[in-house]
Amino acid sequence: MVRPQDSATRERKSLAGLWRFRLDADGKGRAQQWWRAPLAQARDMPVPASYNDIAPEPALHDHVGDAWYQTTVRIPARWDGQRIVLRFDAATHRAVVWVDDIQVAEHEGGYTPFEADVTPHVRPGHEARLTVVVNNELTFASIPPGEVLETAGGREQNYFHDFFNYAGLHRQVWLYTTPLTCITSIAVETGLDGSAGSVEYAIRQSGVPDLASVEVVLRDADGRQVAAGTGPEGRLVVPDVHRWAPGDGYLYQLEGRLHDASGELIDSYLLPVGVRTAEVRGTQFLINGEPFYFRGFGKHEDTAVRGRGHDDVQMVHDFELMKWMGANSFRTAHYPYAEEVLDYADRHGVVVIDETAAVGLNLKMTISRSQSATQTYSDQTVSQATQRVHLRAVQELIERDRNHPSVVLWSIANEPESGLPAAREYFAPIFARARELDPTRPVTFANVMGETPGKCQLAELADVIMVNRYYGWYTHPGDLAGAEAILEGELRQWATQHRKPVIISEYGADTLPGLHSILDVPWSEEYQVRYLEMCHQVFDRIDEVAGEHIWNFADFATRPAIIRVGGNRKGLFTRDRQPKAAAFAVRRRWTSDKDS
Ligand code: GCB
Repeated sequence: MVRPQDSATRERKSLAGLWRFRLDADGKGRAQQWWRAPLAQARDMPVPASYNDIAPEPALHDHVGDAWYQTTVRIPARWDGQRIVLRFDAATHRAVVWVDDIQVAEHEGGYTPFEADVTPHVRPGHEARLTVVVNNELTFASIPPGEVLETAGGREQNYFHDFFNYAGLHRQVWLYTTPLTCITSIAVETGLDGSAGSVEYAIRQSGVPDLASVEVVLRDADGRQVAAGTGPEGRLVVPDVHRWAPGDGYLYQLEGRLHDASGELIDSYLLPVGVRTAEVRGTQFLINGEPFYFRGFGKHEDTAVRGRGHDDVQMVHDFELMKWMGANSFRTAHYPYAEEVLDYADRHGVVVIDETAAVGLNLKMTISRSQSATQTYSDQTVSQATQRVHLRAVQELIERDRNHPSVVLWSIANEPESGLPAAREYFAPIFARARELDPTRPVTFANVMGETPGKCQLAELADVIMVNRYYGWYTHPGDLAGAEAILEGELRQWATQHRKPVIISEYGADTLPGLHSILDVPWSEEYQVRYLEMCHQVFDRIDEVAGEHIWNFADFATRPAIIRVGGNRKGLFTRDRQPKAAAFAVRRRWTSDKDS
């Protein structure tokens, strides 16, 4: 699958805007075939956005089950003779799609795109009715997992992760054209050899292969051709390459072209390409052969009203704030982010750890307990059925994001229970699948507190040790000296036992802006500053530490819980992106700008 784009041979049309919308709490819409007619009793709903916070209604906010979206679109008359595709950049967590009365697509997984060739079902110049049912139920056979409970108050969604289960059409919806014979996928892998760079490419096309020949042109950022090739696979060499590097998001543009026997252009597809390498060597993480230290955040796609809905304004603002902080990287905790986010990271030289939505494969967490089970891995809980969905999620993530130079590391899960032999059985094939799909990038997961060196069965499988640690918060609250000793002891153990780079992918303290204290009082702004300073002193003493990602960039929404005050408050920024004291303190560290 290649993304929709406007090129010499292709055109796209965004379907963002107000759609008609109706909740279906009783789940009767499918039986009553609601797609067959204009949606009755419908209200307006913006796309893209989560639906949950659009109106002040508990039934909307806490909805469990199906929700229906519908719109009508006129297919441009000039699209006659083209292949017409309907694409959803995401539908959380699963969806079925109809064009008029015909089902055209079905997809599982809330953060990766899917599409349908709708050419036979639409008529250029005429209107088509698009209906989507989006379902937000999390079960042990979904990624992330969860359980739907029948309670006195009705059906309730329980889940084992610490962020609100936003749902809906969170990202763009596109109608787009391709020629009938067209490029269907492009994959690139880049390398360096001294001052030269290489781009290995593989292009797939639909239709009869012999009818079209493939040509590839690589241009620099000024549009000058620097290399060219023919055939569906090949290797381009760029002398004196301008490398993509952290802080220098230099992109070449690869154009894949299909020509017919008479030389006529049939299809043209443009792909930005950053030439760089990413690898683990010993205890270092290398980008372009040079040690890279990750400085940044675990984030969320989370804002007021929109929930998880993508918004360019918010995206650019967040990147500007990260730049102001001196951050060079972030992790897409805890799901694949909108593709626009990776495009931006590519263009601006921001480094990304790209994560699947496999969060909460852990029934030992006290914050979000299962009501039905205690064993994480079993036929009734995280099982082979979960693993199948997880493998697919890894595949969809890698297929979607493999061409982004900003992505240097795959994270296949966040905080699974990892101390059991069953964890190894479950995860070994997932590591293997990630490496098979992409041999060029290291693979890891985020290890949870308590699954210490020696106990964790998965660290051995990972290329990087990535740990989430909260000494001084969930343990040792207010006791930074005690926290420091245990944090340092554990990190040194990881470093000596595994001889791999260690990234602290989460550390943080909830903080209420305006709460102050001279003493080490958790929740105060001063405590967040001192907690982070303590962690930083420890990291600076351990050579194998290759990165620090503070949890979290900004406060974010969670389910109600007595340890959550209006959500998770570990942000360096509030949910509306105002800085807490720690933002200035960390900025001083990350920019070494003592005057700021
Ligand atoms: C974690 C999780 C993250 C939580 C965070 C917290 O370890 O990975 O999703 O939000 O801790 O604040 O408890």
